[in-house]
Amino acid sequence: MTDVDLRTSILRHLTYSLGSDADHATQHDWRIALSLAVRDRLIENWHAASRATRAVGAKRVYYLSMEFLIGRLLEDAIVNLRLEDEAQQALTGLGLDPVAVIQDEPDAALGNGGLGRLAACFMESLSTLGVPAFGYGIRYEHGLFRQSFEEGRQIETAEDWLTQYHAWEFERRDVRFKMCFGGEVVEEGGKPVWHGQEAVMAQAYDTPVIGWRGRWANTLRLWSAQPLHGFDLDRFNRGEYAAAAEPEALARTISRVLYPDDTTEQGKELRLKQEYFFTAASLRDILRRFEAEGGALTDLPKRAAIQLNDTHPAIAGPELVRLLHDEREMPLDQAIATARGCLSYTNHTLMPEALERWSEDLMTSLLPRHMQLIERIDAAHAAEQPSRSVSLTGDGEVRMGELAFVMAHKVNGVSALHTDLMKKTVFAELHRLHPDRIVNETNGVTPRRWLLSANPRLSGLITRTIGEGWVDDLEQLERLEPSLTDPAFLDAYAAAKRANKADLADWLAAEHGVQVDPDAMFDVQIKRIHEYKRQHLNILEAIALWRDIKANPQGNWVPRVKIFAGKAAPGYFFAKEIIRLINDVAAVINSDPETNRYLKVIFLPNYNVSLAERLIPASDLSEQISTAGKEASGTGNMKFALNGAPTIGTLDGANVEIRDRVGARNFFLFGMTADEVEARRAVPEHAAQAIAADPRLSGALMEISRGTFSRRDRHRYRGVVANLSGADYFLVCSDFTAYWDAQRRADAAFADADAWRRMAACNTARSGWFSSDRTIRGYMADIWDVVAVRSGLDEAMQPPG
Ligand code: GPW
Repeated sequence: MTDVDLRTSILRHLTYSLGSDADHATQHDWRIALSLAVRDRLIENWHAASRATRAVGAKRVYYLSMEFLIGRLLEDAIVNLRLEDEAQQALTGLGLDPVAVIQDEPDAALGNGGLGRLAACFMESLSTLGVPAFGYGIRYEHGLFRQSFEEGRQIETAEDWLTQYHAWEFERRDVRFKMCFGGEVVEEGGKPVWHGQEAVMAQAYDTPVIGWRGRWANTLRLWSAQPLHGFDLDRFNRGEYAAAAEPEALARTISRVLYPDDTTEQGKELRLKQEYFFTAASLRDILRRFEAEGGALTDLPKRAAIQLNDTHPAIAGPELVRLLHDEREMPLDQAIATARGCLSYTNHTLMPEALERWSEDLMTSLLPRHMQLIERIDAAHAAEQPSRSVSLTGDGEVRMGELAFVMAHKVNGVSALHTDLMKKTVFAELHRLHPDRIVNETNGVTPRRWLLSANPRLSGLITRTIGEGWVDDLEQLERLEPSLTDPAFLDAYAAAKRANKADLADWLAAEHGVQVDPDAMFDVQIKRIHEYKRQHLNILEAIALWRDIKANPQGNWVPRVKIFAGKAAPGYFFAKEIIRLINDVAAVINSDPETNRYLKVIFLPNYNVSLAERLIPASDLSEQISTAGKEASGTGNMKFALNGAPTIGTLDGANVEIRDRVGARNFFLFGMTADEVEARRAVPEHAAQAIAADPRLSGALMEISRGTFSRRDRHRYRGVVANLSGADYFLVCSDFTAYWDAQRRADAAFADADAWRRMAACNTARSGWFSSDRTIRGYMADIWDVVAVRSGLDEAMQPPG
């Protein structure tokens, strides 16, 4: 199928794979036909990669993650296979609109936010670098919910990407494992044996992940839960029609839906089942592969690096010990050491409400053997420490962070600041016991999706200026440095940004009925809604600015469009109040004729990867305003910097490293440091003090209190105001004045168009370090001890000439 041109292949698939006729084909049919035609071009490379891995006996990386926020796959594959021109010609030749066909694909939202998107960027970088790897996760039937607004309030509806034909996956009927839950542990022949009570089948589905230029492809293997025995014919014949289908429904709940909580722990039984289900199936698969290739079990760490993406797969520790010790008779100490040699753990937050703890009762009833092994692991670890100060259990709970730490040979944080705080706070005691275990691997993003593909105007300019090498060697962006003083380059740079903004303005008008001026500053905050991320700080500033403009409408105001997008966890009441407040404020401000030349506020519904790809290239200012010490890293911050949107931000997460690289003059810093935050919280009445000291802040809060934005329900935001003027745990009030001042510095900078475009271009030129290729190289050297493999396709895939 790869010997024909793309157009022929599309038509063949339309006819023979879909059974559709070009005269009647829908956009969906064409999109599937194109996907299959593109897919054909990567299968051989995919197979070549796994053959090459087996041929040299290479060590593989296994990335275990509850979330893979991969977004759309077709455009990624087209770009990485360098098929843009051919696809464009084929589609226009067939009378189709290429953009519409590509945008017909639903977003695969198998994740909540940063953690899931990081996993997706890592998979792409692993393939680009030619590192043999599998991603392991859950094939959720329903990804993250769809968000809409009703009178400003968030409404959630089920997402159903899998109701459409999924062109990118292959069901592996030969790769299925039986997974057990519950039951009991009994002594048999002097050995403990676990007899599960409930069982489901884990069925593998594979999606190829193609790297840059198609030189290498790895596999994302997602598990779907299926009943062991499908349909109960006896019950059906007895007339119990619904009951006959029960086993099926029960088993399938495990992979039915993604938990929509981001950085908050719920402790739900189904969640623990999901975690064990995919982790245990993945380990079974890893051991099967290892055993098929041959070798002593104690050599497993030489062939398998298993990365735990947060504690969600932390049950891998006891499960791998169980597989080695109970099922393969390795002595316990050796089993623990062997498991530790394979496992490593990434921590993504220090917030106490996000650290997983499972009740010992639940653990005992669902995974009785694992509970015993956790106690054995705990005892073995306690024997190593004279002080016995760390325990894996306590208060009737199993501490998954501690378990993951103890079972890992390396533990990493995701930015320099976060890693430093890990050593000083949550893992202080474990760090003292194991001083070499914690390492830092600052996050990164894939430049293929987040610059090359999302921002063709800017990436075209970069390639014309420094050649194409930057695409898989992002630090080459430094070579733009001499151009930062070249007026012709800066003109072209500004023109690309202006055109992106004009496109966004057109889309906002067409899809959301809002008019914005493309010459205004596009000030963008897009991420999950959370108090620590402080969207309410941003909207308070908007209210204060609106009041200032109204007080002086003839002033020299810099026009701004404030754009928000993001979902709130359905059970997170305060976050939903913030959404509603922003929508209420937007309605008042946008319809105020006195101010709406200068200020607009827009909350876009249903934030997802595709919307991020649309917004980031068109942004001027990147809002990264979390309370210092709370955002482990952030990755959106990197995407904005790369696309030429300077940051207004706190010294938090990777913001610190972004500022170090782009230069303090090209970053609008404000607010307390992590240390100052701790000190400030101890000041009695800190919020009341801050409010009394700043009339803009008190004015904005007064406006909310008196119902300016909720006229028919004046007390709607009583709770929000009480929180902000009372405990204000995230110190919104204490950082307000500094934030206001930083915003005015941003205004002044933006008003000087020449200075601004230089600042924007500096952000692009100096963000090359934030490639996920660099991050993956760090994991390879510091944690995994793996090397890249060549597939032999390197030359074959070079473009002619
Ligand atoms: F709580 N992150 C996330 F640490 O998106 F598990 N979801 C989560 O559940 C957690 C963390 C968890 C994010 C961090 O908030 C963000 O700062 C970081 O950039 C991202 O993970 C990737 O490391």
